[in-house]
Amino acid sequence: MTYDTNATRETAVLVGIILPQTDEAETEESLVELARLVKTLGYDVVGRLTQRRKSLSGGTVLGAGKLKELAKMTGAPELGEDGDNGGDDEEDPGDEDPGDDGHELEKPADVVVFDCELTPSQMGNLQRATGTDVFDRTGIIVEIFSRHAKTRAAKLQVEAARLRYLAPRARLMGRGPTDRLGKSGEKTLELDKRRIRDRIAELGKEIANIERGQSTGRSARAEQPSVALVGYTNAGKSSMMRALTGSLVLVEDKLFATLDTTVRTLHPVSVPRILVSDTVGFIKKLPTDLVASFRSTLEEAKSADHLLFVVDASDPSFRSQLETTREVLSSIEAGDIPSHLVLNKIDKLQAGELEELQKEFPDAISVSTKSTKDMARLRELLIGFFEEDMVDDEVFVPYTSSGGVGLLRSKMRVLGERHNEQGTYFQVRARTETLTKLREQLGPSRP
Ligand SMILES: Nc1nc2c(ncn2[C@@H]2O[C@H](COP(=O)(O)OP(=O)(O)OP(=O)(O)O)[C@@H](O)[C@H]2O)c(=O)[nH]1
Ligand SMILES: [Mg+2]
Repeated sequence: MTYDTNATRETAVLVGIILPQTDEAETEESLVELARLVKTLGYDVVGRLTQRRKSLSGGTVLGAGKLKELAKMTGAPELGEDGDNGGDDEEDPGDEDPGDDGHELEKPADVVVFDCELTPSQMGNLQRATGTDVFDRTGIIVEIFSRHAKTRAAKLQVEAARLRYLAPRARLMGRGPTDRLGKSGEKTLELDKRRIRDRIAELGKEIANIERGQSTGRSARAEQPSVALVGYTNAGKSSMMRALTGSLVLVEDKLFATLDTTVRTLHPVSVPRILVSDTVGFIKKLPTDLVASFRSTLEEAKSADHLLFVVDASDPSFRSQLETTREVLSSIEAGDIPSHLVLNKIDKLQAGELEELQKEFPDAISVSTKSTKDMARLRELLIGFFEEDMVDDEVFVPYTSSGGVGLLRSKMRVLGERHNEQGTYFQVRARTETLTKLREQLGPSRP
């Protein structure tokens, strides 16, 4: 990428901190990802800096020398005139982003983005030192989420997360002048904070209402076998969803294109019908607040009978992306759901790479969502997963059982039923373990 002086797009400089416990490769991977996040917001990345530090503490995170270098890149007037610094700082030239060495840029960068979390006061100090807007990784992700939210539920959740992120930084909102608030400014700030708190509370109530509706929808669907597509952002989940269900969900070469869960029926329709859901993508260092905001989205994955872990096999970082996905899913207690790994985008692999990957992941399904044949094969495999270990059986639920019928219907497909004076016999098709578990839950009242 070359820097175009006529470009109207805003420009960004990225800053990565290499902590003692992280290695350089990790930092590099994370910065490449940050560059994609920043590009998703419409910025051109025109330079970057890295520095080894013992911790993320300190007023500006960076050492004085590096800070000068950074200020030079943003064209801050009071800093960056002499360049006698950075001698022992380890820098990390990458082939993707120009201007790695922190020298003066043709045109000063418009914003600075740190690949770590900054405290509000660090952010303020950095804004003053660089004379420009400073964001951290969380801020960028929050911003992408708020631009991409489409449904009412997602919009409310993102607004709440955004306010929670911004509240402690209220003083820094907007550019420069708010920094220099006087006493009366401080007062307005207090008022603003209270208004923000009230708004967050209000949003919380609205979200709870919507969630109730969503969970009703989920329990209505619970009888049907379902599979959720989960994975890192940009892995190709929505493309797969389109191919498997014939629906027109949004597919974009952007990070976090999807923020809402959609549920559709596998198409052509199978017997029993299989529901497929597309979910929000994951990313490393996803702010916990956002994970919480998307809890209801992830509920869909949690209630699925089967998970397909979709990875972009052509991305060199896919192994660690898969690990992140698995971690998030176990943190929401979806770690035990039966799953399969899907290596996607195999059309982008070099000769021989696919064979290597198949050796490394012998149980994985390799596909390209662009191949109709691959998608038809995936459909067959999916149907197979559900039929593989299902048996037809009969379950007795006494009339005295409270919630027994609901539980049964939520766990398995009912093929038929007959009643006697004590209760109902249900003919069901289900997995043996589901049957065993249900019988345990129903208790010893079987005839
Ligand atoms: N070459 C190739 N590109 C693909 C394939 N599958 C998806 N893509 C592209 O990858 C990009 C991301 O695809 P999406 O389906 O939006 O990815 P996603 O996993 O839904 O992403 P998020 O919604 O951000 O989590 C798009 O540009 C797709 O066209 C594939 O098999 N081969
Ligand atoms: Mg998507």
